Amino acid sequence: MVKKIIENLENSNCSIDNTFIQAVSEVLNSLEDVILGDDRYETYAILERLVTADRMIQFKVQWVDDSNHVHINNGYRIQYNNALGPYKGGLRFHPSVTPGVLKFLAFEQIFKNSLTGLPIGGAKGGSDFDPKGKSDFEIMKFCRAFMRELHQYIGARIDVPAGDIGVGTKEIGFLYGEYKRINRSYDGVLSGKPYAFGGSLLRPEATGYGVVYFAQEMLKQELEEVLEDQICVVSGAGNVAIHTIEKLQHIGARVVTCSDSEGSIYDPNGIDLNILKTLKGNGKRFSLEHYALQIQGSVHIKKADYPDGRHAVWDIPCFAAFPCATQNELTEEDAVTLIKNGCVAVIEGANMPTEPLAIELFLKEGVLFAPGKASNAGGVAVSEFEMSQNASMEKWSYEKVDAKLNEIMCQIYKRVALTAKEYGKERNFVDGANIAAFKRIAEAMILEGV
Ligand code: NDP
Ligand code: 2IT
Repeated sequence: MVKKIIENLENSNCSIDNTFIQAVSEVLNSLEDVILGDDRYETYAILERLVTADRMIQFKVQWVDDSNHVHINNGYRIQYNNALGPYKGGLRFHPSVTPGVLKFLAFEQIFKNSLTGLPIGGAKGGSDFDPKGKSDFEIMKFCRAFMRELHQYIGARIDVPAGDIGVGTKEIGFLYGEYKRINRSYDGVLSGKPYAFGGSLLRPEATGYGVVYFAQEMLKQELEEVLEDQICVVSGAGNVAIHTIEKLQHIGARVVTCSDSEGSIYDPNGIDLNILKTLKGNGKRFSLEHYALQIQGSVHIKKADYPDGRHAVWDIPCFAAFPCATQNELTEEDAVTLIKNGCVAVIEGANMPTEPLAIELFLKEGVLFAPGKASNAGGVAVSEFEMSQNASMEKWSYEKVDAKLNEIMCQIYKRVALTAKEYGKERNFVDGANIAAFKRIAEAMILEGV
């Protein structure tokens, strides 16, 4: 049955690309035994319903740049599934955005959100707009134009977008301002807002900090190991990478790499986070080349350098690896190198950064592998805390949010590890995450009827 559904998808022509097929194939292959164990899944056509999004919205975004030139971009929102709660998921602004890519991200999001145990469904959206090289006023004008179309489809109890690649606190601020101007309503319709008007403390840090909390719990329970004094490699240099590095440094790990779309940095003395933040923090987009120019002893390996300099991160011997940039950035070849160099754990900060053959290799060779839908769920979890705070007009303290984030990451690890064990797949956290997430969504879909 699983094979047939995947074949049908491959032959379909409705905005599907390879990343969507990749994400769906991984999940469905995890579910074969589960499907056989409960005939309600077939009766209610749960798999067939799950591989189709509830709604795919596409709109035109027209805006004027600082030189008074008119630009037109495509805007999208994919409301994938709301069986567990309002649609919830980020907005990505990047030239590579297509309906197919957003569909994979929205599909992953429903499983991630289910794993948090919180009442949130799954969605994703964004645009092929490229924020790189744009002035703050241009970004503001684009965000306002984007929201002029999007506002009619979202709502605090309907669909609550947040950030993703190219969308951080600044962009969410502009989007929220426009929503409020149109609707005159101060409700929590976006998360990741600036703290000054309804944002939650710790939301900017939440994804990266959560990744490290997950890694700590997994290493403690599985290997009785800690990250303190261990060499770690991180890819990316955006929101998730910066806060993963920050928390790893808080707990005494030694992070020696980061990367962007143009190349990688190797700094054997440990990444200088202050310098990194001056280049890439809060949505800044300077090249990492400047890091090597400022920090003696560090090297910048350009994308054009040997096979592809962005992969140089995975060549550095490490105890644990944290891919935090983008999808399919860690290949089978990278996995071979990491294993050869003694890496014991890979914890995904990005969404689907590891290629399927690399995952297969990690599982086969006993490398602990934490899939993003489990290990990067801290961001959306704190987004849900922001929704709770907005609904009750409260402000939670930093300590309260941090404690709840840590607790939820430990719970996700436990849920995933126990489910894997229950299905005879001990330490296979890919299957554990997919099965645990699926069972919660499927139950809701059965109970609400067709
Ligand atoms: P950002 O836009 O803040 O940062 C993305 C970073 O990745 C940038 O530094 C970018 O480089 C770099 N990058 C892009 N492509 C490559 C590549 N091929 N090799 C190396 N680096 C690359 O986005 P986020 O940090 O928010 O998102 C990163 C990942 O985490 C994405 O997969 C996202 O979906 C996921 N995620 C994000 C969450 C959030 O709360 N923000 C929550 C959960 C997951 P450059 O600066 O050159 O563009
Ligand atoms: O991939 C993700 O989980 C996000 N981009 C964050 C989603 C959210 O709603 O906070």
